[in-house]
Amino acid sequence: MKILLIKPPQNPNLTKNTLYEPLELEYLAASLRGLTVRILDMRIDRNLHRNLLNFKPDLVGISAYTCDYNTSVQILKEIRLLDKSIITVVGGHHATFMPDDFVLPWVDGIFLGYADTTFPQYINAVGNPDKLREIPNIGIVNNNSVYFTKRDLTPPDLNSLPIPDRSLTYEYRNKYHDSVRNRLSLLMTSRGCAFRCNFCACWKLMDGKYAVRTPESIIDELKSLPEEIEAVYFSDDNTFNNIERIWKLSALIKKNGIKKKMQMYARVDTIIRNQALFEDLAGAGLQFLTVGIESFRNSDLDFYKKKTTVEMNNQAIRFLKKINIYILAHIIVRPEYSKEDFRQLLSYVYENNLFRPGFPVLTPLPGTELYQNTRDTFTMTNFDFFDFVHSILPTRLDPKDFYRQLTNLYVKSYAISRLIRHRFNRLLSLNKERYFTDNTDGVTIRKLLIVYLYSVVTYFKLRYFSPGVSHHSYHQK
Ligand code: B12
Ligand code: SF4
Repeated sequence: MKILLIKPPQNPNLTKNTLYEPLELEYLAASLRGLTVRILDMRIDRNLHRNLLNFKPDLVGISAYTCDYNTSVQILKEIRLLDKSIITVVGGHHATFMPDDFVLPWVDGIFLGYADTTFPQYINAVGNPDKLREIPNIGIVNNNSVYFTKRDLTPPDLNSLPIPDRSLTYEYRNKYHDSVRNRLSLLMTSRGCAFRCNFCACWKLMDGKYAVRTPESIIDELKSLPEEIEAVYFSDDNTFNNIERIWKLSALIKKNGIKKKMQMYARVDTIIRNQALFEDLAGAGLQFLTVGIESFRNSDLDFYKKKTTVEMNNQAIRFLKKINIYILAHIIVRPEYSKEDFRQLLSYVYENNLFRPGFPVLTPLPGTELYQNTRDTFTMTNFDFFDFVHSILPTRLDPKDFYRQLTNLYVKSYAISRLIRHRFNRLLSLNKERYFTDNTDGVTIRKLLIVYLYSVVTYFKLRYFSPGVSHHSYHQK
């Protein structure tokens, strides 16, 4: 049996300054030992028809985040129109939390949750309806109706999963890079999260459970990465739930002489409680840390159920600046923000010397508590705009003003004049407390010039944005 796995084209609303490998498809491909599998990354190669005609797959599987929903449905339809005999299946976050959205004439199977074990079972059972019904966590689609099999959210034994098959993305390898153009691999060391933030569905994917790989198995994968990979992005929900494991990993990375720039995600409470560990990791190659700062005020943090405080945020920032780790600060913009809130947010960025902030707009992703509580108030239901750039929820400010304020946050945070002023004040200002660090999160004037170019593009996108406009909307609600 020949299987084609597709990563859909990038949602045009998203900036294109990074491109990460489709780890989900590399995991699935690895689970299908002995079969002929190809990966088509349509963010790079848009020629669907040529690939279908050349490869002639028996089954096509596509992965879809919510913002890829419309595009993936369009692709599934094109496949069905081209060749009715091809079996089509879909998986990923949108399929997991909104499976009914894929009950369509051009879809045969829907996968809910992690599919490393269910996908090979499905392939083995194709053509045998009774066997298909025994596989957990799938939807079997027939004549516009669906049969959902039993839910089983037992976490998989991550150590027994094969290493993702990166040979299938070899031809795209030199196109995958992070925002500073490092050639990069994703690596997953755990799944799930013990926290319960209201805007996040990651913990729901495994019903709140948490599973980890051993440091030894992570080292095996690190060693297997292609030679040219310079950076590794840990794509876990929460890498640090088990601190001992990471101490051991850090020691093993050093012992094995692995020299990769590492990018991880960490909560601020983890950082301040485990400062020695982060210093150790810096010695093992940790360079960038994505930190969910989320807000400049405690009432927002409480609303998000983040279980952190502004004081913790500030402490973590100061510590990371001191040990020279670059902070990718995520600060959520609430649709309710007034001009004064935007002003306070920007002051927070200035005061804390955050030079690489991201400002995702609070988005009610399917599967989240936020989605449940706000779904009746959505101003847009087209999934193209669930991209963290547009507001799905009603904004307090007039939308034009809201997007102007949002753009302003980026323009001011990434202003070249800000960096020059900072350097100047570091030297000359008596207010050493205000300009407490030289660590500008790896931002330099040269890099800012590039970011500037992207900001201008984003500005024009937002300026000419008109809600509801979409290329293909197959959302039926
Ligand atoms: C790394 C990462 C990224 C990387 C890119 C990853 C990539 N390969 O494209 C970066 C940082 C660029 C990124 C960007 C974005 N991301 Co992101 N990202 C992640 C993260 C942390 C890990 C993803 C990962 O590598 N998982 C590892 C693989 C093994 O797991 P998986 O993807 O779930 O796949 C398994 C199953 O879902 C299933 N499956 C998946 N696809 C398929 C297909 C078939 C056929 C089958 C059978 C099964 C199947 O089987 C897989 C193996 O078990 C997740 C959090 C999370 N826990 O998933 C968020 C997450 C996926 N991102 C999210 C979002 C919203 C975004 C952005 C829109 C944010 C933004 N505006 O920048 C963009 C969208 C990018 C895009 N469309 O390409 C959301 C998606 C939620 C949703 N409902 O859509 C998540 C869940 C985080 C969150 N906030 O909740 N992201
Ligand atoms: S936002 Fe982070 S800490 Fe909160 S539940 Fe999601 S993964 Fe866990």
